[in-house]
Formats: sequence, C-alpha cells, structure tokens
Amino acid sequence: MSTTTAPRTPLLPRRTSALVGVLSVAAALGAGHLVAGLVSPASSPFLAVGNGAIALAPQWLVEFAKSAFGTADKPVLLAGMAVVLVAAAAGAGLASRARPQPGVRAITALGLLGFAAVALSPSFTPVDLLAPAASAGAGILVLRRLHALAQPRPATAGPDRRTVLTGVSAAAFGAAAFGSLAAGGLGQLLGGRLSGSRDEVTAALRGLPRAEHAPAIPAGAAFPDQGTPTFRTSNADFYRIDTALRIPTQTAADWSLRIHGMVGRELVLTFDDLLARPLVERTITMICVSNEVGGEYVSTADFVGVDLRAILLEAGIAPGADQVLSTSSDGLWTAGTPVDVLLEPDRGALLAVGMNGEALPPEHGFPVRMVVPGLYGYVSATKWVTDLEVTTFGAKQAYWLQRGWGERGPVKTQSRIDAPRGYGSAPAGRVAVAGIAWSPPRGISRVEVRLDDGPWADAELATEVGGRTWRMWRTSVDVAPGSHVVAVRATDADGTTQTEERADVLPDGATGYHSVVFTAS
Ligand SMILES: Nc1nc2c(c(=O)[nH]1)N[C@H]1C(S)=C(S)[C@@H](COP(=O)(O)O)O[C@H]1N2
Ligand SMILES: [Mo]
Repeated sequence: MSTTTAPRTPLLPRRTSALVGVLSVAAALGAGHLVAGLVSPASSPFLAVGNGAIALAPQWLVEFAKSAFGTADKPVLLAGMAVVLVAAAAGAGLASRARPQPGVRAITALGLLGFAAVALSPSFTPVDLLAPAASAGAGILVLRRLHALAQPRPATAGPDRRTVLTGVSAAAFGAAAFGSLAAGGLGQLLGGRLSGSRDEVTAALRGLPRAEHAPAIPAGAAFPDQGTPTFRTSNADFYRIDTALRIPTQTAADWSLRIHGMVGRELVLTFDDLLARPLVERTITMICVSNEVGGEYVSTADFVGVDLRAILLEAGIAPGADQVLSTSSDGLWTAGTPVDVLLEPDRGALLAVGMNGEALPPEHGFPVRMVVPGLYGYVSATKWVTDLEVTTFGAKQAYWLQRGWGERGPVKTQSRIDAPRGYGSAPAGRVAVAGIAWSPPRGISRVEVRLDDGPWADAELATEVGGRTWRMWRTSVDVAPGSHVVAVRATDADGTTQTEERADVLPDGATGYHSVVFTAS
C-alpha cells in the first residue's frame, strides 16, 4: 500500500541498536577515564558526576545513604550511576534505529553533563575539560561508525553485517576496556608511589624522638573480654567517614600546607618542615556527628604529629578572626574550626602525620590531617589537609555548614552499652553489662546503669587514660527469666550528666540514653 518511492534506511534490529548505544557509551567512559588518568584523575567525567551528585544530594538522601549503606555508600552510588547509564545508553541506541542523530544528541547531552560536573568542581582547572571532551568525542565517533557498519549491505559488498558488527563491537569493547585498564594501571602506579611514600614516612616516624609521649594504656583500661572495644582501635577497624569518591594520592614529598588569611605572617610548610618540629603523640577518641545513640562511628587511636596551636601562634592570628577553614588537597571538602578552641593550651589539637605507629592510612588522610579532641570530625578533622585559612564564620561557610549542620560542633557527652547485645539472650541470674562513655576533652567521672524501671546504680569505671579519650565501664545486673531492658547514662568530669532528651544527629549530634533489650532464659 505504501506509495513511498524514495529509498529509505531500514530500521536496525532492536537488539543491535541497543548494543550500539551501550558500546558507544562504554567507549565514551573508557576514553574519558583514560584521558583523566593521564592529565588529572579527578576530572574523570564519571567520578565528577558522582561528586556532583554527592554535593547536590538533599540532606535526607545523604542521611539515608549513610544509614542504609554506611561506608559502602560510595560503591553503591557508583553502581547505581552505572545502572542508570547503561539503561540510558540502551535507550539512546533504541531511539537511533533509523538514524544515528538521536543517539549522537544523547551522548552530547551526557557529555555536557560531564562538562558541567567537571567545571563546577571546586578543584577545577581548564585542563580538566580534556577528559569530558575526549569522552564525548569518542562516544560520538564510535556511535556513528557502529551505526554505519550495522546497516545491511549487499552480499557482494564484503563480509556480512553480522561478522562486521561482531568485529567492531569487539573492537569498541576492547577500546573501552583498554581505557579503563590503562586508567586503572595508572591508578596502580600512583598507588605504588603512595605506598612507597607511606613506608618512608612510617620509617621516619619510628626514628624520630617524641617531645610528648602517648600514655601507656594500663591493663584495666578496657574490658574487651566483656564486650567493649579494645582501648585503641586498630587502623583497619577505625571508622571511616568522608565524601571522597577518590582518595587523594598526594605523596609526602609533594605535600605542603599553606596557612594564610587573617595572620601576621603567612606560612608554607613542607612535610620535612613538619618532621623538623617537635613531634607530639596523643591518644584521642574521634566521634562523628552522624553517630546515632548506640552507634559505631567512634574510635580511638594514638595520633602523632605537630601541635597545631604552636603553628597558629607562629603565624599570628589577627584580632577578630574566629574560624580556621581547612581544605583537603582535592579542594572538595572544608571544615571550619573555632579559633578559640584551637588556641586552648590544653586542647591538644594536632596536625597528625601518623596513627597507631605508622603513617596515616590513605583513607584516614595521608600524608597529613587535622585532629581536634572534643570536636566532631566535620568541624575539625580534615583529612588530606593542604590549606588553613584564618577567617571568620561570617565570611566563609564550610562544607557541612552549607548543608544545615551546626557551627561549632562540640562533642556531646554520650555512653553506649556493648554487652549484652541488643535483642540478644543471656542465662537468667547475673548478667554482665559493659560499654563505653566519652565526653572529650573533659573526661568521664561517673557511669550509671538502670535495669527495667529500677533505680540508677553506679557502674565500675575502667582506669582513666585521659579526658580526650573514651572510658570503659562495667557492672552486672540480676535478672529473672523474661525480657529486660538496660539503660546507661554518663556524667562528665565537671559533674554534668548527659541529657535524656532524644535528639537526632542533625544538626549537631544525637542525644538521649542508650538502652538495650535482651532476653534472660
Ligand atoms: N577531606 C575530608 N576530611 C574529612 C571528611 C571528609 O568528608 N573529607 N569527613 C570528616 C568527618 S565528618 C569525620 S567524622 C572524620 C572521620 O575521620 P576518619 O574517616 O579518619 O574516621 O573525618 C573528617 N574529615
Ligand atoms: Mo563526621
């Protein structure tokens, strides 16, 4: 019935066109990642879009991801993005069954998204535009070639369509795989440099004297047999929280720290400058503001580094300055720390270079991070720190402040029950109860435990290590068979007991008593 006489291109089969879309996008990502690996790792369009998503994500989504996936939130985000991309790529392919133009437009749109993500990144330099450009170029080229090659051709014109398409698909896939592998190989190379640098720092730290030693941890400072953590958390078990999709790979030799802004004299310190200063070692408990009542985002380590107060005094803080804004080497994250806290003589704020007898692990801030006892990490514990700007809270807002979190971030007095486990069971009779409490920098003077609706009773406190660290406690309760609840509350060294009032982690840390339900049988 058709009256059309002009020759028309036949539609590509659905499966072929979807494959063309997916292969083109794979080639685009491979090319972008490869070029990024060569010129500027942070400019990989895929990672830049991920960083953009993290920066723009609404608060509820961030909190949901943290509570649902914990430290796995980043792989989950990247996997989710990959699924969306494959679906979008297949869709673009399917829209291009007649002509390649719709697919070209879709890849251009993805390319623009990559451009925008890279260009809006706080660490942007023009060379970062190369990776998204290579990505879009490669994607469009591969799409056009594949589309042309997938067209049916006369039997006399050479190898049949299926053979050609298979061959080209293999080539495109190979190119994408090569791109990713080469980028990965480069990553490994950087990783190799990094571990070499870490080994050197670890060795240097072992050979250097200490102006201040971490206290010996007395026997009786922890009750791991009764279910508390060990007093020091191993580096492998230390909680990890950050927004970095890619851990910065700067070596100690490449590192420097600039201290500027409202100072009498601007300072630039290299890593060797740091090691030439008196090294101090302090045992410090770090807590994340996102730690729920009873949560796991609390750990303790021996940090070694240089006294941050001394450095700030050397730079000279101008009158009126009330904030030190610290920035990580990727430029993606900032924290604002109150100047008055940093200048307290007994606070013990550190520029840390080592943790539990070795260089900082990469994920905990190698080569240098800040640690400030008694402040939540988001206002104080900048990892991979390379810039300290002395300024005011009025002039500059740090990363989490822009997202609604509180300004000063002092750690709230808290306590946690580690044994018995929630919803666990125990034989009726005497049941051991043990856990941790913290109130840095003051320390803990009392912990009380309550069984069901009974009176509060004092628990035995473990030997004190210092106000900057957690303190373990233990006791026991006498229970009849059945379901029971134990609750805990702690009092700090000034005599103030933690509040019973329940508060969410947002905006400045959770409050309320931790309680645990268990069954005696
Ligand atoms: N560069 C950078 N530093 C950072 C963060 C971050 O996202 N980026 N997160 C902070 C937060 S919220 C906390 S609680 C601590 C956690 O340090 P850890 O991962 O070594 O335990 O690091 C802080 N330093
Ligand atoms: Mo945090």
